[in-house]
Amino acid sequence: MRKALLSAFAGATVTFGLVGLVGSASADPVTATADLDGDGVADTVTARTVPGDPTRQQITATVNGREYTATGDSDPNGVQPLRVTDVNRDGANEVITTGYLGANTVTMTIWVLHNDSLQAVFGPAGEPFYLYEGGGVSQVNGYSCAEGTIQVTSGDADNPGGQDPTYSGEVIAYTLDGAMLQLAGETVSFEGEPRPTPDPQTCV
Ligand SMILES: [Ca+2]
Ligand SMILES: [Ca+2]
Repeated sequence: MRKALLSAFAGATVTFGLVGLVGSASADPVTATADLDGDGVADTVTARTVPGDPTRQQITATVNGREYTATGDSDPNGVQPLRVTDVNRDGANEVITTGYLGANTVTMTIWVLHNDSLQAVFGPAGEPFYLYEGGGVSQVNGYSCAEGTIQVTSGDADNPGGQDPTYSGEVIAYTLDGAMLQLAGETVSFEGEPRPTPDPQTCV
């Protein structure tokens, strides 16, 4: 009996050790499979820390034997797992990298293969575009997808730390055209609502 218990604990320790590795720098480089050019053939995307600069990551996509490379922000504690999406439902995947893993909020960049290069998606005014997720108790950020658009939620708590917290903010819908996000329809405001729960899985 005693031996069985010890074995169980030993197994638990190993499991926790592996979980710890996933979120640490030792997961670097990270790889994902995505169909970046939408030809139905899976492509490979790899991200690794830029040597000597832990705040930057090099993203390499291999598409039909050709390599495309770009460099973006990276969490200094290590390159985080890639997310594969198709936010505009055109059959070509985008890849999302994590630029910063804050205590409450994750900051991310969307990448797309466009004009024969791997490009960071930019906003309607040509500005760098970041996706945020999380926000702790005082804010809410996230994204979901519907009808070929990505819908970005941002809001603030009306009564941070209070009971039955409510949130006010807006949901902005974008289409992705090439590497540019364009506003799609009206921005929807919400006020005094329960915490929104945008679901990134709807973008997969
Ligand atoms: Ca492909
Ligand atoms: Ca797409």
